[in-house]
Amino acid sequence: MADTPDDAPDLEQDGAIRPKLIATKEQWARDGRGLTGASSETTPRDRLPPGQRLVEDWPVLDLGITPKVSADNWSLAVDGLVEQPLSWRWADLQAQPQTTAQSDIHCVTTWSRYDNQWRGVSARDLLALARPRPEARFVVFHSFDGYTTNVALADFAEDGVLLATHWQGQPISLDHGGPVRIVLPKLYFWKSAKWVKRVELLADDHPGFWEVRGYHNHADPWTEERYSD
Ligand SMILES: Nc1nc2c(c(=O)[nH]1)N[C@H]1C(S)=C(S)[C@@H](COP(=O)(O)O)O[C@H]1N2
Ligand SMILES: [Mo]
Repeated sequence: MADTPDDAPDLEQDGAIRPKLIATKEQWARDGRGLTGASSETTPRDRLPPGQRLVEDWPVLDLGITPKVSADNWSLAVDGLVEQPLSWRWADLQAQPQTTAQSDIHCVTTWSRYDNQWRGVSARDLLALARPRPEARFVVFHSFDGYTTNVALADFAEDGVLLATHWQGQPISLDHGGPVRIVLPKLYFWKSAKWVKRVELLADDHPGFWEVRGYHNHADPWTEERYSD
C-alpha cells in the first residue's frame, strides 16, 4: 500500500492516517509553498530562518495516529550497523546520563518556536554505547505510528540532538511524541520523530515518509531545504 507508512504499527492507537492532509502536503511540495528564494547568503543569518514566522504556542502535527505508548509499554531498539545493538525499556533509558539542551523548532509549514528546553539521552551518548560500524553512514528513525524519517549519521551525532523525554521540565505529552521523541534542532522538525521505537543504522540512505513525498532529504532550514526538486 503506497499511501500508508512502511511499518505496521504494533500498539493500540487512536485515530487514523489522514489521506487529505498527506495529499495537501504533497501538493505544497509540488508548489514550493513557503519558499522565499532567500538563502542565508543574501539575508543576514539571524535567528529566524527565511520564510519562517515565530509562534508562541506549540502546534501538534502528525499523520493523525496517536499510538497508545507509555513508559510501561515503551521500548527502543538501536540496531543495524552497530557493534552493540541496544534494546531498552523505560528503566534502561532512565539509567542513562541525562542531558539538557535548549533549541529552536523550525517546521517546514513555516512556524518556528524559540527556546525549547529539552531533556533526555543525547544521541552522542547513545552512539557511544551502540558503537556504529565504520560502514554506518545513515540513520532511519521508526516510530510507533508507522512514521519513518532519515538523516545522515553525522547529523544525528551533532551537538544538541536528543532522545527527549522532557520539554520545559515536564514529561513530553503523548500528542507531542512522548514518552520519547527525537529532537534534531538543526533540521526542519519533520526529522524529529515522535514516539520513536527504533534507531536503525545503515550504509545506504533510505528516505522516510515525507522524504519520498516531495520533501527534502536533508532539510536545512537556513538554506530552505523544504522540498526535493
Ligand atoms: N512519529 C511521527 N513523528 C513525527 C511526525 C509524525 O507524523 N509521526 N510528524 C513530523 C512532523 S511533519 C512535524 S512538523 C513534527 C511535529 O511535532 P509536534 O506535533 O510535536 O509539533 O513531528 C514530526 N515527527
Ligand atoms: Mo511538519
